[in-house]
Amino acid sequence: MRHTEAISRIPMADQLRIGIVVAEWNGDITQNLFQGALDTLLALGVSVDRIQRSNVPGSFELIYGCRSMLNNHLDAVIAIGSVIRGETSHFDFVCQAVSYGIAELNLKGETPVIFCVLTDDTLEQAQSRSGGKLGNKGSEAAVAAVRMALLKKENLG
Ligand code: DLZ
Repeated sequence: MRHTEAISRIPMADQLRIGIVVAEWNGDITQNLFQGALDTLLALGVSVDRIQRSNVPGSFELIYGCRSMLNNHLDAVIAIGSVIRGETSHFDFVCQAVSYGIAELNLKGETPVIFCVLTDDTLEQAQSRSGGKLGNKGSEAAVAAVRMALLKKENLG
């Protein structure tokens, strides 16, 4: 399913438990990504009472936030963050750490962790991808989470 296609209910989606970890840095952007993810999960048929949210201070903390949420018997977790390039190299360190960290959770654990971390040069680019003219990456992450959660159930039970 591509994000441009209409979103309709997926059989078995109502049985899935999905976690969403949201970084508070650039909070307007991450809240819009969260809303996009939530709306799409509900449209796909995930029950609202099976969706858990937790907040972490910044994108760097998404790794720990997702890892600790994996103890909650979830079928997939979505990591939501927004890193915007500043005048120092902090951007590169945070982006590298969070992408490696989330990749490692996927390599080592049984629960898929979906990477919904925007890495933009400007606030305008982040706005475009979080409900603006380029869509909402949170919605795309929700579709990926449901698909991966169903794959996990198919292969691991
Ligand atoms: C420190 C920092 C900076 C400069 N920029 C961002 C950002 O654009 N997006 C983001 O999610 N977090 C940022 N942070 C915070 C770090 O992710 C982290 O929370 C702190 O370094 C504390 O570990």
